[in-house]
Amino acid sequence: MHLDPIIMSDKQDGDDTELLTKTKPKTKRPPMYKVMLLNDDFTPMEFVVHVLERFFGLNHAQAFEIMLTVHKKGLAVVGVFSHEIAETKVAQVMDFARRHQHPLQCTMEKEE
Ligand code: TYC
Repeated sequence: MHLDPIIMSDKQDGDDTELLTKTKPKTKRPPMYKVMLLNDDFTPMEFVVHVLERFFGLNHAQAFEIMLTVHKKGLAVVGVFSHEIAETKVAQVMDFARRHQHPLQCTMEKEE
């Protein structure tokens, strides 16, 4: 009598290796949001530098550099935060600019 060999193509030895490598984890990291400053022709440079120091914890040199990038390029990302923190930063900057009657615009956008 002839017996064909049984080929063990799937792991069935009781460990979970196959299950672990084939199962996609369903937990996702929460999305992060870029907070951006937009250029305009009226907000004073020193005011923008102050905003960056006050609300984004930048030192004077970092703040001046980012302000200049916005001034030259039209906009720049000033930080990346969770949705709640980004919303708070945008609201703080917009409120501070409004109270000082400057047209400075701050927006947020989902990071892809
Ligand atoms: N362009 C402005 C000026 O020349 C300066 C400025 C920089 C304004 C950055 C807004 O987000 C800004 N006074």
